[in-house]
Amino acid sequence: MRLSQYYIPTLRETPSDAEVISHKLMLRAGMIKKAAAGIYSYLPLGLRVIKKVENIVRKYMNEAGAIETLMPAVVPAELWKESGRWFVYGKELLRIKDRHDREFCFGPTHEEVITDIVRNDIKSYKQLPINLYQIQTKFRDEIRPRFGLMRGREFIMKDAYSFDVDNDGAEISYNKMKEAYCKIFEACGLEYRMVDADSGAIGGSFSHEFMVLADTGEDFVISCDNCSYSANIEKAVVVDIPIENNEQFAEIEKKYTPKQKTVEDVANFLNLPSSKIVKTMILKVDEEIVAVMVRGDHELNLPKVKNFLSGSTIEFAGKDDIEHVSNGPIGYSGPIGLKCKIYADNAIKYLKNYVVGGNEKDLHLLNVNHDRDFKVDEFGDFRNATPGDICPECHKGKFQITKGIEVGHIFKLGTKYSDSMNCVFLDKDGKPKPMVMGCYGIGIGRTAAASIEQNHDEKGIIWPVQLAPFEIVVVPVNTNDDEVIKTADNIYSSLLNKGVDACIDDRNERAGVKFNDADLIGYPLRINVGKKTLAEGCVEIYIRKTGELIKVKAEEACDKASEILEELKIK
Ligand code: 9G3
Repeated sequence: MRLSQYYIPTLRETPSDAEVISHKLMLRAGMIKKAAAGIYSYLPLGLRVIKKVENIVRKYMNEAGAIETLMPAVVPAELWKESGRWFVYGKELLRIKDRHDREFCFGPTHEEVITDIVRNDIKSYKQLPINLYQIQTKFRDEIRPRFGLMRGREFIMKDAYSFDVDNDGAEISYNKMKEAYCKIFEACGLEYRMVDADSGAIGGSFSHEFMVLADTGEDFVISCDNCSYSANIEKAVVVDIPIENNEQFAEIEKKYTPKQKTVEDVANFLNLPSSKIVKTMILKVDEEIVAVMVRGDHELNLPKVKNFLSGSTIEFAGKDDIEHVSNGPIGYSGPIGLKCKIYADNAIKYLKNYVVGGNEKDLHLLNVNHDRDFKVDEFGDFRNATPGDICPECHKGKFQITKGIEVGHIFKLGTKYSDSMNCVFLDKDGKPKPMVMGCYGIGIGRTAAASIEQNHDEKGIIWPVQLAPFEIVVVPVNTNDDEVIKTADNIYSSLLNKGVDACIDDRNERAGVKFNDADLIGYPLRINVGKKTLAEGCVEIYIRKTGELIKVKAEEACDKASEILEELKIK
């Protein structure tokens, strides 16, 4: 590509509404342009990166035996009504009507459409297993779209769906995707972790997330410092470790605590550590009201409570339910006298003489003890993991916490959609059976954005070779020198002949402008062809990642540069 003929509208100023670095740099490097909140155009340079991600994804999906298809973006409401999800999702599902007043939605994901395809065409166990995927634009009407391509409303997703005759088959399909995903993120040059995730469903389902490690990530990744255990914060198992406690039981005491709202307030007011305060949260699991107690210095984990109680929905109880079970106001709930089941986090087993809410405004109770003062129905793991917790796998290492960006998510789905939409096949005995499904997603734009979050400096992007819009930019430094122009052109042509994805910055601009743009855009290599070095028959190869500047003979530049590219790919 000759940049004089190309379109890269770089910006000098950082756009004020961009909060994260990838968003800022993509806008500044002329890769994307905002059309509306959470809706972006991919400008030529941005599109090149997107295509590189897509092609890596395609390569390994095809290699794993998945077959590419393309489903409609506009989906008839009937299919979503059949699965029941038309009524589950609120405004996040963008609903539209055609000229005949027929209802549609802009597809936010395609379980329904694929299930409809497969149930019509696949009748026999002989046609299974099958895994179909697409790379497609989706729409989810998020309340707060932010962070550019990281959390847009319109976004490109690779979504795949596998169909098997039974659970064992589904597990094989799942594992194939797991391996393909590892290869994909490896090939993208990303530092990532595969973590155990909550599948959100009950019974034999499981799920993994693929997280790109970056300080700016919004997700927390828990990993063991001794073995390979890795899980997201929702899922990370906290081991129940007994803590010796020789305290004598003390007399229960009422304490007036006016205006002390948070755990921290109460702890300071009573001059106690927050681990001595126990929070009692009133929750609604499906239709049942329950209380869950966790230590003041711990965080409640809703998915763990939901799974423990085999519930399908969980939320904090409303004011009326709280008043009903506690006879007291919201914010002062405690276990004594509660008219509902009480569950407590394991850590509370080893606690004595702690502080709880008094079920009365401005009242707390001191020196409370379970068994003596109230009954815990069941103990369990109901809190988020914290750094330093003992690893559930090797029982030696300790948890550490890092930040990550979710770029992929795989699920073993089971028969949720095949049951509701009657997607059945005839088994060997001619009996109809529901297909066992899996679904597998990768955020294409988010993967590109996550790469920037992981690879940048104050000057701009530092693309891994595999995702770079161009692998090399050749810069003729003095545009009025024939020898410079000729040599730059020669190097550019030989790079193209060698199959290197190169461009030449032949714009009539000062060298400083070209260098700044090149640093901002983040080409892995830049070849400077200048009058001064050319006098000795030499050009310079600049490595964006390390800042190294290597002087080579002009005729060796092409070979040397492609050698360096190969090395960069491996690191
Ligand atoms: C909706 C809306 C938002 C949604 C969904 C449905 C998330 C929804 C989960 C998934 C799961 C998998 C296929 C590829 C792998 C992930 N947000 N999800 O189902 F209607 Cl508005 O999308 N889908």
